[in-house]
Amino acid sequence: MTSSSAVFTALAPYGWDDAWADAFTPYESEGLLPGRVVRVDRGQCDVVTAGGVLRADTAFVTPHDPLRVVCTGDWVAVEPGGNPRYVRTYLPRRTAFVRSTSSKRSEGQILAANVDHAVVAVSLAVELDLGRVERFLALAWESGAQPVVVLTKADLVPDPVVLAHLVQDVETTAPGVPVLTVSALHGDGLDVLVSLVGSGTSVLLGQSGAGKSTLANALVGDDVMDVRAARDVDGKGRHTTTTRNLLPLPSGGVLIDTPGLRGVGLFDAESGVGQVFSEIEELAGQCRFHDCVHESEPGCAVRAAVDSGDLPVRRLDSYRKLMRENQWIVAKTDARLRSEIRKDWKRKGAEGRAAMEAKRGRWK
Ligand SMILES: Nc1nc2c(ncn2[C@@H]2O[C@H](COP(=O)(O)OP(=O)(O)OP(=O)(O)O)[C@@H](O)[C@H]2O)c(=O)[nH]1
Ligand SMILES: [Mg+2]
Ligand SMILES: [Zn+2]
Repeated sequence: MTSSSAVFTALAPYGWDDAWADAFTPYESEGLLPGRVVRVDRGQCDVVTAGGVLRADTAFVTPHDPLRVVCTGDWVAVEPGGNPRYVRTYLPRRTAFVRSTSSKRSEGQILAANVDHAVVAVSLAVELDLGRVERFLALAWESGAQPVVVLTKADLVPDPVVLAHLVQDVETTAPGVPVLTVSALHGDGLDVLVSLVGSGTSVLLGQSGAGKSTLANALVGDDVMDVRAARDVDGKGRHTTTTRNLLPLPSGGVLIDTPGLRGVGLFDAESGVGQVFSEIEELAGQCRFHDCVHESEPGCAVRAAVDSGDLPVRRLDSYRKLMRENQWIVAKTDARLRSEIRKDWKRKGAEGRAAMEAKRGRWK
């Protein structure tokens, strides 16, 4: 048996603290070992424990519920031996990053657990897609983590005026979210990121080719992750990283590098969407009618802000689209709510048609 101070020494760099130790107490008496999942790969996972990294089978932990499978970042109780050796349970998660797996089913997929900072990597090598940034941020807020946007490959935008405009565009898209620019190539901006991820656990998210693993290597100070050139000018990348990997950082903090995501479907993320569009929700509070849909009602503060140019109409459209998408995904798991939404759509006429279009387009 490892003494608890040895556990602290070995696992503190991975985020072990008194609260985790408390949560683990019942398993300690069963002779199980505490550890953090550093990688999951087809039913197997690598768990870092006080005695080193152990390979364990995850089948013991409710495999039928996709939200309750073991994932990278989980703190687990693992068997000290056995062939196979099993992960017996994971400790209650503080935060969880969940997306909807595909456009056809409303199944959630858990991407990372116990994350404090969600670092959304956005490549400056390709045209900014603000809608996608908003989508990532909605999931990030919903997870309980604090989001930050990192615009990568800043060396490819040498004109400081152009760069400042791009940053500003993202800042208006991300109220309350720090927006950094970095060049892993030249090291510019890395110091700010280092201090941001210097405590707690951070997860790197973004499209394939965004430069996540390059950032991970720069933060670790070693080539621990494979990096490959993006396929071509479309910047779609080639999905170099295929597993989620948890890495302790030399200057403190823990980093999870993830494979690039093709699609980020919302999964029950209404409050996350609300936080991404906090300025719209604030304006909505000033509308004359509390159930204002910001179409043609008198005294609508949202429309007034659009008319005066304070609120970009793109933002309002995007807000509506994500809210509808979220309603749809939630409704797919709740038939009664779905029929209510349908009625609502009929009543709202034009808005309802737009919603059906969104449904046909994305959530067939
Ligand atoms: N010019 C420039 N290129 C960069 C920078 N950071 C990364 N790249 C390049 O971008 C390409 C993709 O980088 P990766 O780090 O593999 O991207 P990724 O986000 O991990 O991709 P996936 O693992 O597929 O999700 C590589 O060719 C990197 O060399 C940068 O700061 N400047
Ligand atoms: Mg990668
Ligand atoms: Zn209104």
